[in-house]
Amino acid sequence: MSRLLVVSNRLPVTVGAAQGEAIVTPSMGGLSTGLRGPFERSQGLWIGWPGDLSGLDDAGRATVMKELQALRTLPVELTADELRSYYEDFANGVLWPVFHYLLDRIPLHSGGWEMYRHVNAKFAAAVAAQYRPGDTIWVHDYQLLLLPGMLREQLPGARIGFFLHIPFPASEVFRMLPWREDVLRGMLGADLIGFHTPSYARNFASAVVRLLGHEPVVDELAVAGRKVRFRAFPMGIDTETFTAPSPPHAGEFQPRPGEHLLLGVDRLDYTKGIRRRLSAVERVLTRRPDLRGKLRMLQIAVPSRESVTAYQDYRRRVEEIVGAINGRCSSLTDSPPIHYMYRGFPQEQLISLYRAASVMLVTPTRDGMNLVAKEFAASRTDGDGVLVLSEFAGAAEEMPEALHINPFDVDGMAQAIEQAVDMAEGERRSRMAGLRARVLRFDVHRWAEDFLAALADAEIGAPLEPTP
Ligand code: GDG
Repeated sequence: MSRLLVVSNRLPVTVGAAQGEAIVTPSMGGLSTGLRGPFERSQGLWIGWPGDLSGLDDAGRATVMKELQALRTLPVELTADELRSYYEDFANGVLWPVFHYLLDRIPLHSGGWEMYRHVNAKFAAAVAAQYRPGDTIWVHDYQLLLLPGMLREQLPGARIGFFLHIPFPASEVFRMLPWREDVLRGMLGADLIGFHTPSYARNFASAVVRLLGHEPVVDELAVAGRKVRFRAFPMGIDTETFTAPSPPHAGEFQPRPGEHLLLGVDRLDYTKGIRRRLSAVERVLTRRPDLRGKLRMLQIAVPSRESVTAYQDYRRRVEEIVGAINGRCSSLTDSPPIHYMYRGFPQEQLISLYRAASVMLVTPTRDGMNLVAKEFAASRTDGDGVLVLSEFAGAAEEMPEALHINPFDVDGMAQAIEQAVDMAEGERRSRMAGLRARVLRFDVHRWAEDFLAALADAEIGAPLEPTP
């Protein structure tokens, strides 16, 4: 079996300290869970940034390196300068807003491109040094868009896959990016390019035709005599984790009797649509006095990218709106309607919240997929609960039984929340059954297997068939 080399910006580990000793803990995100099978079977290697190791003394560093090696991970260390410029300024400061259609978030002088190239080259060198003929390389996400192209130059015969976890925008938006051709050429170094949805794949094809003049034939492109395939591989979740019964302790969360609990779970990110969502909840409270005191919104906002100015601003604006709504809608008898928490929770607690909620609100203005929507459905082993889902989340294409909303339409969102709260049990259950059937069937293991099977099929270096 060919060895799998996974490459992502961040290694799936957390380096910390316990009793003065440096320790490395594997962090089980969706991606590492999905890849665990093929990774273990092929005795693979994961290449990426391990986090900041600068605080470690020599002994701590030696321990960390040994533990990383035992986990079959290879660290690509980044200096503070590299990290700021490549990751914060360019990947999160420029690529993230452009790919999410938020053009007003792009800084006036967008810096970091040179460093982005430099860090991608650093990753390429690290991968090339590990590569053995026959290996399969799988590169992940927008931080490493140039890496497939750089690897193709150094390893012309390698089997290279690339998966984009965020949307690929309409070509009219993508072409605003000053480095658009370089980015496309970088991606086209792969043999197989995966997206969450068919519409992202179409957007990509149209950008390639328009900017580079390569005409796709169905889902294939001919690039410098090579065949590059691109298509949708919608990512799923680890359903086993989310369907397992909650352990009896687990700080089980219980709604108050007769209460409708609305739930939001997001990284605090300006793409997640948290402010308009809260405004919609306020509108419901204003329009429906009968729900006052019976409707509570629990919003978990997980701290994210706190050193990026746009995220600091967004946090301030979210917190202002929480305060303003609670100020306007609280009374002496009822507790404030918005219960806002700026922190992360252990996964088992998250699952017990998914299970306690009457309505889950997933309202991003753009989202590659949104796994929270799928986790909510999988967790509802009781078959109940309503999902209100933005039509701009990739997940919407696979979840037609959710109540779809336009996250820019606050009134429409408020109406959907009312519809969800008033929905009869029979309708709730039949919608949830449809959602669960698909989420449970297309899980993250299947996603990884499908992508790797298509990559194994790729004919490396084969020319494209002529159009009939
Ligand atoms: C990117 C794309 C795409 C959240 N709060 C807690 C917690 N979480 C976990 C959720 C979920 C994950 O974080 C969030 O995943 P999403 O898919 O919703 O969003 P992004 O972080 O923006 O992910 C996205 C994804 O990549 C995969 O390709 O779907 O579109 O933007 O798994 O459960 N986990 C714990 N505590 C929390 O408080 N333990």
